[in-house]
Amino acid sequence: MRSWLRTNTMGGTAAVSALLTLCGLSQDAVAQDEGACCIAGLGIITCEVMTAEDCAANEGEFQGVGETCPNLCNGPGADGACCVIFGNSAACFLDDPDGCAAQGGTYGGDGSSCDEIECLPTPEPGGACCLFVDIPGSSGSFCLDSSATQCAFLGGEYQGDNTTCEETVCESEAPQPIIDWSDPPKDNPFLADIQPFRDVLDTGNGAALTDGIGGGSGDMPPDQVRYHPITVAFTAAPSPAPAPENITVTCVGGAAGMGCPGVTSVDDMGAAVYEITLDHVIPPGACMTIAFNGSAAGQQLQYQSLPGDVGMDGTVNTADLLALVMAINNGQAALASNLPRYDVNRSGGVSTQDLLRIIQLLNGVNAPVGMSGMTVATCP
Ligand SMILES: [Ca+2]
Ligand SMILES: [Ca+2]
Repeated sequence: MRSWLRTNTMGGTAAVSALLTLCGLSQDAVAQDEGACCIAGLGIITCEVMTAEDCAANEGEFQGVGETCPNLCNGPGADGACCVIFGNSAACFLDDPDGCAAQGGTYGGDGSSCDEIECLPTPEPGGACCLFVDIPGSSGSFCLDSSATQCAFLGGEYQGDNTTCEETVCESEAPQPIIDWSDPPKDNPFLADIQPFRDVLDTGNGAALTDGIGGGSGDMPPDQVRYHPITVAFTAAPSPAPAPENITVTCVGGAAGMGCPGVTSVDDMGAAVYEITLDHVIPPGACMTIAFNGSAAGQQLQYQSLPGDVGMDGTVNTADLLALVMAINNGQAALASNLPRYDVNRSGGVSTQDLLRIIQLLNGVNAPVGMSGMTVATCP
């Protein structure tokens, strides 16, 4: 049988062969109203027997009723046989010289057919090829016997000539998860790229965590500024999964004697999203760093706490009173997006009550420590 397109494979992979098997050719008997149809696409011209109407619908060039396929598509764009060799696979198809060259093929000459030219693969030694496939839910490595060329084409790691999958264990090359997003956010929305998110709102009377980052109590209306628990989303589930024993919390700076929070619980919300509850507040003035086992190196959340620092300059003083007055006067304080900055008493709105709360914080009233003049530690 004269084949219009032929592939030759010597130990090639199914995947690569599939890439080079460019079409399924119909060599069936030509029905009364059918004939060869040349269809251009994907850089080559394929030929199929069909009716003139179907050919037009496929934007092909009908060759006439009763015409069969092989070598009929030799018009512009298909002047001769083109042989493309790819490692242990070879494919022959009809193309013009430029088209053939563009695909790295060898042109057989005008009017040549695939039966006339020799189009055989270059024998290449084979070996094991480790491939990593990242499919949600079933990512992993697998092994494929292939040539070095084919392995490189598939993005795999060739294990060497004459290695076999039987004796090869492909190491998992899963990219380590990184933090996708978090709430509170990693970066300070009010001072982007300068410092981590800083909680400048009231965290209550002592170390008990009713409000503030990582708190677990649920008695505050949802429209009020609260950060409990911390929500963190990774690009993939870390392994080991985030759990109290797989999370490290460290603090620098902060009010003496309050200690760094610990992780009380981690809820797996699915889709690599986790909710982290802490056991007490970040000490005022501290920077807290949360690091995760099983994530890429350096992945961490950092949060600062400095109740009353609505001016976000790193120190609590009367300038913050003025900053809040200004924000109330110019309307900034009325914006919902600015509540995390100005709603000092976490009431859900900004009013003179928040000014009073700053004054109380400065004086240490109903606060774990007097905040006047307190500065926040720089995160490591
Ligand atoms: Ca300040
Ligand atoms: Ca308020």
